[in-house]
Amino acid sequence: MATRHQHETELAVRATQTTPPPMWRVVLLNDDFTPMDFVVMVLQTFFGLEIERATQIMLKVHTEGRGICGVYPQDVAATKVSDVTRCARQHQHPLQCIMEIEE
Ligand code: NFA
Repeated sequence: MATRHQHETELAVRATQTTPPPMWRVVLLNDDFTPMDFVVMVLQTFFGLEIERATQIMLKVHTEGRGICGVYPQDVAATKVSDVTRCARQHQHPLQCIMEIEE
């Protein structure tokens, strides 16, 4: 005879096995100083994009102020934000990379 606790545990396990994790957008913000070529390199290196797609996204950020690089689980998104920010600062660029939860 299963206890109430065992039923609740079973429901919790089922929920974690069937509910997709919340997803997070990784977003680049425009600035006046970071070179376009550096932004394209970042998009290729950290987001696995071909040069054509990386250039499209860079130009969207440049003209519209922001652009989505990719959508990931929280831990993956946070690592990308850290890696991009570290790389930009190492090259003394002010490039801003943020993450925001998908609605
Ligand atoms: N606006 C930057 C420039 O004119 C280019 C840039 C694009 C910066 C995308 C940051 C993000 N050099």
